[in-house]
Amino acid sequence: MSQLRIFSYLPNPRIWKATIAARLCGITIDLRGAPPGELQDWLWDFDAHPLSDSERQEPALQRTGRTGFKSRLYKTPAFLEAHPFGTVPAAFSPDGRVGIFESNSIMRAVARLGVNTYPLYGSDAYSAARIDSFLDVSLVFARDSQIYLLSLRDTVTAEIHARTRDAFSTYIAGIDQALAPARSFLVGDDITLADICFVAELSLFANEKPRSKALAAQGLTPILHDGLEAEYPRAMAHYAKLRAHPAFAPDVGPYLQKIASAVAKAA
Ligand SMILES: N[C@@H](CCC(=O)N[C@@H](CS)C(=O)NCC(=O)O)C(=O)O
Repeated sequence: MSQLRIFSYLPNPRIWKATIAARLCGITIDLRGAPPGELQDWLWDFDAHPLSDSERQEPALQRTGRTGFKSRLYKTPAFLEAHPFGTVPAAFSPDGRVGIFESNSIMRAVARLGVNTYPLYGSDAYSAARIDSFLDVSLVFARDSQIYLLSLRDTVTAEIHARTRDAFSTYIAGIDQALAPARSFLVGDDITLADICFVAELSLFANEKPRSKALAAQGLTPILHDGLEAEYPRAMAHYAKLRAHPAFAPDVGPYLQKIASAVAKAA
């Protein structure tokens, strides 16, 4: 039986935080959703599903999308009670009574559910708090990254680009430093939520790659460039190692492959 339900657009690297953690600690997730362009035709609810004709006509369900969705969205009052910020990924306890939002917190829920199988969230208060430290800095980077990636769909500005470039270099330099001189993982001696979050955020940021023409049109250059391996060797090697790990590869592999195809097409 599923121990957590998650509703989102799919695929979504933010969800991998939960799915990768779930593979490692043996938790079953009930994943619901559809490609991003189709979620405007879904009812956002614990029992999320494609809209019926009557639901589509119901004014009480209609909301205006705020982040990443320009169209009208359909969210039930129960969804908004469980998810006051109205965002996806949206997780629920199996009975639908508890809503869990923010992908880092959804990932933490998986780790807590699977604590007896794999200590993804550290082994004591100190290591757990150190993992939280990495999750917090990741979220700071993720905020700028989200604004930037959304702006690449229409009008990226030099200001947004500069802010994101700075946010990226702060983030990746910290990850690189944390792995010095030759650490295998960000916290402790094995994979933790800190490593999973890093891979998910960097993979999401890879969506910059097919947008080089949009950047060039504004006289801007990609933040993800060929010199990163030399500049941040430990962080980039850590990413390369983890993305090939059996718990990560089923999510990361096809996603990066799709991005590589889009890059080839754009060229
Ligand atoms: N920091 C959040 C980001 C969630 C988020 O911003 N989701 C957007 C889609 S990318 C959303 O659900 N928007 C709903 C709306 O615009 O109403 C996380 O990691 O879960």
